[in-house]
Amino acid sequence: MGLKEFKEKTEDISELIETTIDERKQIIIICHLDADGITSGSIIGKSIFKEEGRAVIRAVNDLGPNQIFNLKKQEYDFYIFTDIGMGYVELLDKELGERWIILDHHQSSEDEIKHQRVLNPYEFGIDGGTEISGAGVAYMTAKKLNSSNRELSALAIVGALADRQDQGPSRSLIGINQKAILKDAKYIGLIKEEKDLIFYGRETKPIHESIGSTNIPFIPLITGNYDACLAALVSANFKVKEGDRWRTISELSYEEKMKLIEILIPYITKSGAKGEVIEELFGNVYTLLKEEERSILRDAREFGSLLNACGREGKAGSGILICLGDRDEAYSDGEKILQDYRRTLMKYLQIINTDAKRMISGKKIVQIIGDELIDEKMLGAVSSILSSSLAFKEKILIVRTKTKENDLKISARKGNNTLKEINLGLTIKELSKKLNGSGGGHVAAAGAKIPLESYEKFIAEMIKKVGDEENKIES
Ligand SMILES: [Mn+2]
Repeated sequence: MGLKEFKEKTEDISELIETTIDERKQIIIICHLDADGITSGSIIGKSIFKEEGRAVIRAVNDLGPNQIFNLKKQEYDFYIFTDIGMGYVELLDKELGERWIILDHHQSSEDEIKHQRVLNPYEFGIDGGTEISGAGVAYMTAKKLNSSNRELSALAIVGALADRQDQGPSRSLIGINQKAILKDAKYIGLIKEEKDLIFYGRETKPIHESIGSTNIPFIPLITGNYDACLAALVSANFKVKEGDRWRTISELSYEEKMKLIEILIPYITKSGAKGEVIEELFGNVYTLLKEEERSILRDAREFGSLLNACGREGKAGSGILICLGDRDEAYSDGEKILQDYRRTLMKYLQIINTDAKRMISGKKIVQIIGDELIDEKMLGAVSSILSSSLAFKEKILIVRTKTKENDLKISARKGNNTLKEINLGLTIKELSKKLNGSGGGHVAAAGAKIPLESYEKFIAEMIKKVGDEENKIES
């Protein structure tokens, strides 16, 4: 079992799509609204348009029975779910008969992943968490539909990076992402892969802005704070300007890049382990060569951030248009959306950093209290960013905020290599159910909604699970 079998099923699925196009069916593509979802939906959409098929693309936050009943009422002829849909195979069979397929990479039951209308790498022993994302599954299918769809490989890389699949050495891509998709993208000259400091805007922004606006890894006191970053550089006599012009990361010499890392070490780790910091800040960067030099879209990770921002701000439509090729109106919308989104995130991070009451640190569990601060739809983004900080690498991070209905929304993260015995998704699923809430997720990332008054119990149970005696419970 492996890539070969995966490709064979990809062929079957792409034939299904081809038939649907040939029969002039009206297709709807339903994709998840994060960056991987938006790219996956756009990849399939674009490849259907190319064959002159009829399709609309819609991004959704989640899928449940109600959404499925609604979709059925809208009388499309065929439904393609990308980066979403696992968990609902039986219902789709019942409601939509043979008029659907799922292209997804989330883990699910044996029955679901083996279903003939589901394409999921897990069926073939391929890790959907690190080797291929939803966009990758869509891309492999699109490539079978028409080999010229290799031009969509860059979008698949954007999706994989946005789903944090850069789990290889120095933040590189692995598995199918690297062996098949990145290979295609490089072969046709869409992507350049090189090792550099991974800060955003390496080619375009002043150094302190570049460092300050990079969310992952999160650097306490620096991320989101250009002034503090500039002050740190200046006080270390780092040459930030060439005459009147701000210098950029990409023009620094190797020695200067190493000096930059030295300056940042005390902010990143108390232990001062340089090797660890270099591993964190120096890595594979992926440049999209067909995008303009000063464009946000030129850095594949930044492209993904822009799409994530569009999705979370309820502007997934702009993100889809950008993926389909719009570099005018939708792109300038996207730029603005990302800017606002970053500003909001940075504001949260600064407050969390400076308001001691908002952070409760235990030995293994760190709680962030985001009540009356963090908008619930930003909660996942905030916890992802915070968890990328080296300071939290060995811990479980729990971020909470109150919802409009006065419930608690919780987002939890843990480092991939820490507390291996804990599966956050399963733990939180059970726990929230027990506390009259709901939740779930992946091994290292999960979320839940629980009644406000259940929080102390929630934390107490988590502490019991990880044996974190010193963690004080506060409310
Ligand atoms: Mn995904």
